[in-house]
Amino acid sequence: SNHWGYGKKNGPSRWTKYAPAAKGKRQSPVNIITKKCSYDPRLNNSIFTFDYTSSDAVAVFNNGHSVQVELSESATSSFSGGPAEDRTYNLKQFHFHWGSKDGVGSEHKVNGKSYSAELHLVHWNSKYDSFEDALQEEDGLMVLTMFINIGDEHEEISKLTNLFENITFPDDKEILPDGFDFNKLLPENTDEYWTYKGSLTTPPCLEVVQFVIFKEPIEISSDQIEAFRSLKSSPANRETDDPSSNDNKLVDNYRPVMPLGNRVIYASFQ
Ligand code: BO1
Ligand code: ZN
Repeated sequence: SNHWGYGKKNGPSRWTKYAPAAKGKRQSPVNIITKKCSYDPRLNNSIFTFDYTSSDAVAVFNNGHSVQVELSESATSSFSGGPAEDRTYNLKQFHFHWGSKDGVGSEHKVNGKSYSAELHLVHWNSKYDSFEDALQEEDGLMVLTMFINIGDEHEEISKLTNLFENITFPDDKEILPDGFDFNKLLPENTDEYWTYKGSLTTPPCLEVVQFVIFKEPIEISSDQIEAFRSLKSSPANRETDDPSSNDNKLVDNYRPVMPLGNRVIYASFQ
């Protein structure tokens, strides 16, 4: 099950082989057609409360599919409010999806538009005993999602990209300096977002995720996106017809949008 990727032979259209759930009716990502979203005043009345602890981020890891920040075993970072209302969701990890060129790379789209990257803060419902238990439940996970544009340098993300030359290859890992602040990954405006019931966007594609997609994108610089594009994926993940064309670059690690079907996307704003 480690052989999936984004190439021709192991890409999203082949994932059902490793991930039967990928055939389901609540898959992610999706295209958000804003005029079809349903305004939910309850969301507008429920303010996010973030309780993120800086010392919880410990390592940044090239897993061959993405670059992921891991939290310590004793991590207590969580949020409540927003669509979670009075429930609490614990942060497990965060990671990125990005493109080989500007303007592509996000997983979700808005009215057909892609962004250059997308950040996923992966949380699990604290009513379950563990992340692994939550992965079995339809309300197990909540993924807070930021679109990323190319623009100003992002100071907090520099603490990661500065280490990328040490984690070029899959399974490479670097310890993070103290004081990485998750709060600084959020956009200024967390009141305006869309939310819907979906799935993990990679195998096993389990239908256990409520996505929350902030309307306001965050920014990273062109040097920073180039640092993402300099990472390498496992060679087995990039079997294209012309292997020399890609040099096993870890890029375009996004799944195409999946059918919304009869799902509704709710908006926190009018
Ligand atoms: S995503 O946020 O929808 N792109 C996403 C996709 C896959 C996972 C998480 C988030 N996978 C799970 C794995 C677990 C692993 C866990 C934590 O992530 O299925 O095996 O322990 O990293
Ligand atoms: Zn993701």
